[in-house]
Amino acid sequence: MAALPKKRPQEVTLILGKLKRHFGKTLENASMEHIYQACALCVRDEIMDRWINARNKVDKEGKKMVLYMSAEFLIGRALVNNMINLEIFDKYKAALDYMGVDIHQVEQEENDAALGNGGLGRLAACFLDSLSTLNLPAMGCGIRYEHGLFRQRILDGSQVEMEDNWIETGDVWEVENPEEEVEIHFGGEIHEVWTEKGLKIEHYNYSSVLAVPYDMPIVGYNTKMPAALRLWSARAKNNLDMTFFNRGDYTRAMEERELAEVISKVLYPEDNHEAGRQLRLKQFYFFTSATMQSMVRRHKNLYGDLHTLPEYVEVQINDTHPTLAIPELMRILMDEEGFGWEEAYDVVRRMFNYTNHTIMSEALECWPKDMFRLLLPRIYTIIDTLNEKYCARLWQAFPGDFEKISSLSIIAYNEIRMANLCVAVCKKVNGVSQIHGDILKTSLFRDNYVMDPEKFIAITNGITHRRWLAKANPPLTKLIEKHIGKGFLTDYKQFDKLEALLDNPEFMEGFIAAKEENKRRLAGYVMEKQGIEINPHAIFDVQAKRLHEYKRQLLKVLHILYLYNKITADPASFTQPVVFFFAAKASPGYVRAKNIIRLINAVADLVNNDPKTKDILKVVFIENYNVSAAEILIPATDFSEQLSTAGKEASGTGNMKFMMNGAVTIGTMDGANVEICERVGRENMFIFGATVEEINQMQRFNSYRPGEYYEKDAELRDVLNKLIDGSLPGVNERQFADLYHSLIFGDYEKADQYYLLHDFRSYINAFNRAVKAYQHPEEWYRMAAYNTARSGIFSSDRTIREYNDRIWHLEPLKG
Ligand code: 26V
Repeated sequence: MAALPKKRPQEVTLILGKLKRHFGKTLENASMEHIYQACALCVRDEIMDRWINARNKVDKEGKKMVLYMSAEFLIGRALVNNMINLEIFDKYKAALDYMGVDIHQVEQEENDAALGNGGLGRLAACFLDSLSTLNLPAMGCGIRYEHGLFRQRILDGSQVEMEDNWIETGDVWEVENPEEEVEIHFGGEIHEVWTEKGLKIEHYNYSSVLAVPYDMPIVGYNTKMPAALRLWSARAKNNLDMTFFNRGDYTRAMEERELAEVISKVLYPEDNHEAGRQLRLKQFYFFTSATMQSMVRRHKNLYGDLHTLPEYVEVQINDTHPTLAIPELMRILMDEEGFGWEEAYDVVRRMFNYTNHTIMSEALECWPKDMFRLLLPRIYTIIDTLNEKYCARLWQAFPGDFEKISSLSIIAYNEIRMANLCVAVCKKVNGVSQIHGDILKTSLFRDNYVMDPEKFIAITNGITHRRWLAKANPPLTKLIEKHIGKGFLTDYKQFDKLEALLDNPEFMEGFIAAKEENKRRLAGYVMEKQGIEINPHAIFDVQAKRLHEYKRQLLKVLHILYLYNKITADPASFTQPVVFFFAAKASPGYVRAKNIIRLINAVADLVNNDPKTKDILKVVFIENYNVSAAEILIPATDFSEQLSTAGKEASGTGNMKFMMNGAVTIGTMDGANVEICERVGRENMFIFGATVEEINQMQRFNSYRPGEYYEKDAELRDVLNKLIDGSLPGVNERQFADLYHSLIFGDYEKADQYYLLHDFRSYINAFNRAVKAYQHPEEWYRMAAYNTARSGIFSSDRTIREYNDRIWHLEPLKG
């Protein structure tokens, strides 16, 4: 029987209207991109009224707000996420169905807004979603990079970087606000002038760049208070220098413009590594100065008196990148608003808070003093004074201890240390997991902690379960909604209700069916994008994160080679089909990381083509890992690989996403893995490897000898030798010699800094336990579902509540 003609949904009229008015198209001649744009414009209309009302209300009621300052916001796609949060997804899906258009194809037209590298930037994006869902007045402040993180292609097994152009499809979500532009000054000289009002600082011969804000609404679930993401774009003051133009020197005439606009051109693709480059310093001053100027302007307009700023604004500094906001606000208050030093400092010290995201020394920001002084002469003198006064305080606390004072000071050895500046001035300093908070107190900021124990807190990271469950995993979400309703979407505590369902056969069947559907979806994705066929009944083992030695993708590779050796020697020794997925971008300048990608692909070639292993082991490198790829990969995962060397991963947030989607963790006692373990117990995850204490011990006594493992463990030796004995197809024998040497002998640094050989056996053991558990489906899925049931606490709603209760004290906006 033919289907009855359905009633035409109202949204069809809206979409067709946009197609006609904005693009002069009808459905027949519109491209998929036009349809995406039309849908986005419709959704945008639904947001705007709420957004304007909310902002007016915040201003009228004099509500306190938080500025979440971050050099990175890894937003991903907005269309479907916004539809879900506005609770209009079903309506638009029905409308598009009616028009014969697949909403998922429309969705794919949108480029990811990848204005971030990894965890730090994605955390900022999750936080904005939660702030908005909790109706807390908030603005994210950052840089409108024209090009976000590079797109990755794998050519002949190696990473190749390609330009990212997110703005082509992302600009529907932004509103440009040229009337709020501000001017930023670089370089020049400063002079002290005595006037009848006292000492005045004057700044001459600087060069100017304009900062233009683009605001993007961030819509939380069923929110009354969409948050704003304000991204600053650099523009030259003069489009053309007419003096040069008139002389016929057209290149020179455009030069100033190019130099100015390069500031917001591209995101630095570095993660957990700091290179101290001048353009990066420019980027950071650019957006922090712009943010502080616009904050001051708004406050003066609304409240008049700048002394009351701390009553109305909290500033959260996401890692040290936005630190210059501190001396910049001092500058504005003193040089432009006539405050004295103490008066200005009293405002500043009550407003700023700092989140530390890493203890890796190579990631701690330090700027060369001379470069800094040339680029930002006035900011330099302010930091110099801050340092002087801080050192006086340090002297009180540690009289005569020069070594300690110089290690804590803001300026030393011709460098300006941003973390020390933050710790000196900020009200609260937080770590991002319990163990990371402890490490800050006992090692990185040990002496500061002694001086001011109240300042240091730990707030465990979280993820927005709207994007990472409701958006990424429709079958599991539907199942959960069917059994416990929709309340969990705004109340993470309701995840607990799932525990009772582990004994409900209908729920458990649905849980398994959802996992299988997600695995088929991923298999389809891998086939479509990379032409690789995978067995959806195999175990899906996934390690997805930035490529970094401390995250130990290499340990996983050694394990795969170990299995390869085992199976080729004795096919009966391992018969469980497993697909090993890797997804990782390497910083373009990080040679060893790129070589590990090359190695993964060489091992894939070996294992996937050997008739003895190809039906058991499959290695897949997912190209161009980004938010959208993660949304497909994570829900399909059985084993979540979280292998960082203990003490190195501040928190990890991927680990939480996997857990929530019913994957079981194989991991070290590091970062938030420790808290995942507290939630599910050791019997519901697979813990392995040295603990932080054991690693500290080995370091203290310099007792780690990786060479001994190589000598004593023949199987390990066979694995390592595979790197250099010509077994790996498609590469020169010398290709991986550096990796091999770094593990056994070390070169300029110590051998095996990340303790791979130490943890190798312990890892194999954990993996084998996981495989064994997987082979008892009933128990396995119970374990997997238990992980989901216990994951509510890792919602970023919980995290934001904690920030609010312990740091910001904002009041939610009411209806
Ligand atoms: C960031 C950047 C970004 C711009 C280019 C240069 C550069 C250099 C260093 C850094 C620091 C990155 C710190 C970081 O990403 N930490 C991660 O933060 C996550 C969120 O708290 C956490 O889950 C991860 O464990 C931690 O590695």
